[in-house]
Amino acid sequence: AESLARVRAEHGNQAIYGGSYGWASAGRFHHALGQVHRFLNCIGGYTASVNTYSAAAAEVIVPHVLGLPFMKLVFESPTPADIARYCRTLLLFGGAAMKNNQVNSGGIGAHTARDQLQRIGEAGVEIINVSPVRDDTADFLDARWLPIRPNTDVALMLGLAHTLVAEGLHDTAFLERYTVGFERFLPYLLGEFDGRPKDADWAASLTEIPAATIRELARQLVRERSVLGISWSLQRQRYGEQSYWMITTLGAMLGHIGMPGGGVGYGYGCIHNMGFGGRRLPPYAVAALPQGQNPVASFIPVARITDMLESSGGELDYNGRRLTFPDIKLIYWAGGNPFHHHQDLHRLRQAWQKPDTVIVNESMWTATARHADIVFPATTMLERNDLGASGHDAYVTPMRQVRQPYAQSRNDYDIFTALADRLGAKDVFTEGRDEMQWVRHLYETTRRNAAAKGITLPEFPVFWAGEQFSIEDQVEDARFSLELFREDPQAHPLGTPSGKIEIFSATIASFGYDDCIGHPCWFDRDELLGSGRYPLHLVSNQPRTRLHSQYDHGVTSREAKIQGREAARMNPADAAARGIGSGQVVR
Ligand SMILES: Nc1nc2c(c(=O)[nH]1)N[C@H]1C(S)=C(S)[C@@H](COP(=O)(O)OP(=O)(O)OC[C@H]3O[C@@H](n4cnc5c(=O)[nH]c(N)nc54)[C@H](O)[C@@H]3O)O[C@H]1N2
Ligand SMILES: Nc1nc2c(c(=O)[nH]1)N[C@H]1C(S)=C(S)[C@@H](COP(=O)(O)OP(=O)(O)OC[C@H]3O[C@@H](n4cnc5c(=O)[nH]c(N)nc54)[C@H](O)[C@@H]3O)O[C@H]1N2
Ligand SMILES: [Mo]
Repeated sequence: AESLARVRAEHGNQAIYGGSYGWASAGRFHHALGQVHRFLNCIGGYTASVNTYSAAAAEVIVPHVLGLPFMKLVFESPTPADIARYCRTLLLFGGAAMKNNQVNSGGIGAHTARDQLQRIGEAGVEIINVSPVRDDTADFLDARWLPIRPNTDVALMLGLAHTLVAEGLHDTAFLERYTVGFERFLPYLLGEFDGRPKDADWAASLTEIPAATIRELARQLVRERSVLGISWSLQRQRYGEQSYWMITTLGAMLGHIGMPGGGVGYGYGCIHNMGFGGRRLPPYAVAALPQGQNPVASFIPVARITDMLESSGGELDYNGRRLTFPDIKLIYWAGGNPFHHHQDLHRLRQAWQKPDTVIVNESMWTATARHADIVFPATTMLERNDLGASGHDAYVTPMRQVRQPYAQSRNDYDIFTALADRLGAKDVFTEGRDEMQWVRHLYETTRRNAAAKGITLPEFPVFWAGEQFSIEDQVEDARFSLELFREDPQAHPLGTPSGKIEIFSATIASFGYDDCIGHPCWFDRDELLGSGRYPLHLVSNQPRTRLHSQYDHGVTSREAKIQGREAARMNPADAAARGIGSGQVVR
């Protein structure tokens, strides 16, 4: 409390970094990020963060191109039921890994992905996995594997697009009616600016997928209804905007966007319900702990934390704006593990020395906790009462406490209440409610929101004494935004300046960026497998045995390790060439 008071008095609330990115735990009330943001707002605000480590590039580019919030589009991916019924080819960039689709943010009520995928397989849809890793699609699907050189997917998409044009197969009627700017993109595709036609041979030289395969694939995709899926990993990389823009352009050229079981799935099964959620998600707002208003305007794109700490007063470009890095004196983190999630931890560790004080609430002795000045031990979700629900899932779940808090650990709420008390903000922070009063308040608010849409949730005492409750049988199948757009683009325009899909964006062109111009394109890069200094490429994908760093102490994660280290997989030929054998520790 003294540190917070001093920094506020001497430097203002902007000097507190409270972005506190992280997954935390399920539960509407005890959600650690909601707690820390509400607390900091009650004492005058903080420098915040925007976007996610999951999908930052897509979150920024997609609204310019499709006029929809990225996450809305993800939840409206073509459904497996429709794919099984209408689609003939499912082309998955980055696969649709079983390892990834066992989680939902906010909690998961039913793990149905396996059944849903099996239905697609049984329907005889051809599944093609474009990925450096074969098991990015489930083994039971018997997918065709096109191993691609990592980070070259945009070149493959361009090669497919070029083939469509060269063979006169692209859907000109769709492009005319539903898109703008194809005529600005076409000369680039044909190589009229740079003398490099983006044809299948050009794509083959970058992707290492044979040109004949690319040409045949283009014909197959356009012949019958197809779905293009794109994993978020394709934008969690340099020039990450381009793959999302280009797959949309390719989808428009194929002309299946907005048909059931056709078009593009923007993150198929990256998270369970983002692809496997179906059409029956809550049509009402699920209440969350109100965060209040943040009076501080300064923010950073979430992954710029090291840059911010290294260069206060420095500037950066963000989505057409010019931002200034604030001078951070105090960091408060609750519910995330930046020493797990950030890039280049050596740089982060140096930069982390800059603030006077780092405060962390944690349940586990994580690397981030070890890099803090003050650590508050926080309870886990098993040690408190909460409401389990989210807008991503049709279930509402009573989360009843199963054991007393361990040792001196406290709920984040109690930690922040005690701090707020010392800083004169207790009443604003608590509104006079204790844990169960908040849980009940959030439930009643949700219940009212549901009732306004004709959906009945049980009364609180019944809910609290019972088990997980599903609203699925009370919800109707939603129609997706792009289906409505296809049906009637005048009545249901997209939220872009043109109301259509923007293959050329005047807005983006006006930013004048040299790494993101007015239409999707391929940018040469020095970090490519096999080029120059890089004989190997590390894919540091999401871990199969845990959620990021969470449950790393658990038996599932520990049993998968080799001498206490994370297992790395390597092509046996590459390993043999380096004298590496199975089970050895490598650096
Ligand atoms: N190399 C590499 N890096 C990556 C990724 C990758 O694929 N490869 N993936 C990126 C992605 S997509 C993401 S989303 C991020 C994830 O990064 P994070 O979300 O930061 O990772 P988690 O391990 O889930 O961290 C959550 C932390 O919150 C703590 N916690 C849980 N519940 C509570 C609670 O109730 N109270 C408090 N105070 N703490 C709690 C947990 O103990 C844990 O330490 O990682 C990113 N980083
Ligand atoms: N078990 C488990 N599940 C998780 C998570 C977890 O930590 N553990 N994290 C969750 C979170 S927060 C998120 S955001 C999602 C992320 O979902 P994704 O972004 O889809 O997950 P990744 O595992 O990073 O990437 C999927 C696959 O893409 C492939 N890939 C990597 N680079 C390239 C490339 O350049 N081209 C192609 N074609 N393929 C490539 C990799 O082989 C990788 O296995 O996963 C969620 N699911
Ligand atoms: Mo993520």
